[in-house]
Amino acid sequence: MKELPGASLQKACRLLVIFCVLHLLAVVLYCLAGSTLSFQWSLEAAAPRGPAPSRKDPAAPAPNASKPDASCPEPSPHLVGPLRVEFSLTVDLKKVAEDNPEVREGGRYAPKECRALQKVALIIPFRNRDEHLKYWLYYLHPILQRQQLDYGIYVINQGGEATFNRAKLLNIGFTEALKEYDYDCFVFSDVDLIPMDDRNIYKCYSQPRHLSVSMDKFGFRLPYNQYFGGVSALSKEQFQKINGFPNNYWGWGGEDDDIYNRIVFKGMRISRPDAAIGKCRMIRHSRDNKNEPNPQRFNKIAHTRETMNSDGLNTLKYTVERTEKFPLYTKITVDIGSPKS
Ligand code: UDH
Ligand code: NGS
Repeated sequence: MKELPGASLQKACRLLVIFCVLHLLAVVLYCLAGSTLSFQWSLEAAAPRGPAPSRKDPAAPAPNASKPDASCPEPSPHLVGPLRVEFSLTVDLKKVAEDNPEVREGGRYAPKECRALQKVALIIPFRNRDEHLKYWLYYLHPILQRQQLDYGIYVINQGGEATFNRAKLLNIGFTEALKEYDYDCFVFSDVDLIPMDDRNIYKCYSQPRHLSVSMDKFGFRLPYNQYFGGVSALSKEQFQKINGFPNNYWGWGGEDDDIYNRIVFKGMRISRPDAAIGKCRMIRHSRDNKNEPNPQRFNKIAHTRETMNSDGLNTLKYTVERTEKFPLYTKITVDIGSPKS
């Protein structure tokens, strides 16, 4: 029997309605899936102290997944900005290691999803500050991973009872880290300073970089224009150009001003992040034993120009007593002598 023209029109209309319903369903499902993903993302951003996104996690973004040899993007897509930093919690290093499963023994990490822009050795001058070190590792590992750096943590522990010598320990850190890996950048950080914004990238720039520019203890401002203490970053070339840091500042104060002088005398400038991004917190503490203010410091910083070529990397002497590889850092205990030797 021949179909009437009205009946075929009805059939066409039914098909169109079915198609529209299916389309609507598909759109609703797509939107629902999208909102779940963005909800997960905002949770990650609200908990910036967690570990860096892991490639083992299927929900983690995989930039450059199709070309793993590509350089990491700048800025890193994992940065979250301002961070909550406090020192009332108890840090368990075993838990920190579990939360940062991609950190390798000795405190080494490199992003898997792309090639890091820089190979950075983080050098910490140290003696008897284990509680501070726990906080530093707890906060810094996730930050450094989000910054997509190829990095290693070196704690340079002054052995013995002699007066503390921060700058000499930093010279040793530079020398020892280079024996282990071809680092191109060195970040020198006091153990008690934690950045409050992960956009303060712990890497090197075309000029020596001062990173701790906005400390809570100074009311979030520089204490003076030439201040270069706390956390700083120098490339291998910049560090060698100034003959490293001075070895002869025993006790507290002045060594950072000498380093500032060296940089300026070699025709370089200090680069800094802006005050908001450069905010950081210091863990409050009392003065350490054997790190009394150095009475010679004012006289010494008045003579950097004459002393810098004969006191530094080219005159560095020490012996390594012990190297220990912990899950989150490498600890190198050194004998650096004493002021008289
Ligand atoms: N450091 C140690 N152990 C020491 C001394 C210094 O690990 O015994 C390291 C540590 O990384 C520290 C850095 O060297 O962060 C600089 O130490 P510092 O004593 O020069 O500077 P800081 O700002 O203290 O930590 C200054 C004296 C604080 C007196 C405060 C009185 N309220
Ligand atoms: C200066 C010191 C620096 C020191 C800075 C901040 O006076 O080494 O204070 O010190 N220079 C001299 O003493 C010549 S702080 O307030 O962090 O203890 O870094």
